[in-house]
Amino acid sequence: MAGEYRFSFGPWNIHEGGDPFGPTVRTTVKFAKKLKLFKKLGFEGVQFHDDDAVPEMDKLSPKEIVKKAKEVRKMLANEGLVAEFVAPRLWEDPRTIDGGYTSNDPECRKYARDRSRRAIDIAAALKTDLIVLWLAREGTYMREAKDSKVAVDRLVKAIDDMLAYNKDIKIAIEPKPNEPMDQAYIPTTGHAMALGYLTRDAGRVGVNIETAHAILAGLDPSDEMGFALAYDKLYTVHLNDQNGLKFDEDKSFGSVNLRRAFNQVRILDKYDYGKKGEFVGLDVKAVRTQKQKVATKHLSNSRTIFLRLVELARSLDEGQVESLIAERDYEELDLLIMNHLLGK
Ligand code: 3MF
Ligand code: MG
Ligand code: MG
Repeated sequence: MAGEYRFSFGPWNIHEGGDPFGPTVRTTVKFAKKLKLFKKLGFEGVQFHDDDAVPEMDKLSPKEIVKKAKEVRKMLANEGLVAEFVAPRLWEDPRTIDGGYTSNDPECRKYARDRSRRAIDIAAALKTDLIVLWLAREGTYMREAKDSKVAVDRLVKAIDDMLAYNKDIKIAIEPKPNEPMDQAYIPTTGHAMALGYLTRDAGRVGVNIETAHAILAGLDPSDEMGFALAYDKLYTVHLNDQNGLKFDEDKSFGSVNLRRAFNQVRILDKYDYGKKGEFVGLDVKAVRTQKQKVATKHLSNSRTIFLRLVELARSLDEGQVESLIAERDYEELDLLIMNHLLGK
């Protein structure tokens, strides 16, 4: 049975539908109400940005932040939910306009460091040991604006500070090649993992692979996952889908390319992803046209498709796959997979 997976998403996945060219089209669902939806939709893990848990945290003292986070922890417990990770939101404050950790301004770098420490405090209060770093503005619009070697040194320093600040946390870097920046310093899984090996405690640094981000980098998400699995570095995933090289679409899992989704599920299932407590995390957005009362279907549908693909992966005749591989008859293998996906 494919029932053993645990699923997670973040509160930002239930959203108002605004985009850079038009206003919001749905009303805001309050955080407490979102929490009530998790279980109904089949989810038990909650992903957080630091300020999803503690809004306006920059106005609070470190002590007050922890107090508020502990209240959220109780709200989670009341709903039978657990926190999966906390990610410092380092891309909205004016001090992160030119990046946080890689900013040219030492005051801004200090802000990023302190904010990351607060995110770690929030994680501890929520009883999760996982910190996700999406390095949103750690890149450039113009190559000459920063020194790319110094930028990597600064990223290592920032991660080292987090690892030293709390010895219990693990850090999952979420690579993305572009958007909001023209070019990010950590665009792929390989970059993220190599960065981890430069830190003071590489055993606590891994990755969060988002399907759409791999596709935007021109890479195959299942191969990216295989790469991280080979190093035992796949701490979490952000499953979704992406229709070519456009803005980061965060479409429902499998909705663009079912075979590509099948291959992600197949590699995760084959190598026991989830058995050490990892969540099947989603990072999906409802399209802007979706009406309010059905604006959570992208979440339940993504989960449904994941579970159906687990069944499909497990029912694939691996003996036949092996013999076609031995014959190197990859055209027949191609047909076998397509027929399998078509239920033939
Ligand atoms: C951006 C993302 C983000 C990160 C999230 C956690 C809104 O493309 O994918 O989702 O996953 O901020 O770090
Ligand atoms: Mg995304
Ligand atoms: Mg993501």
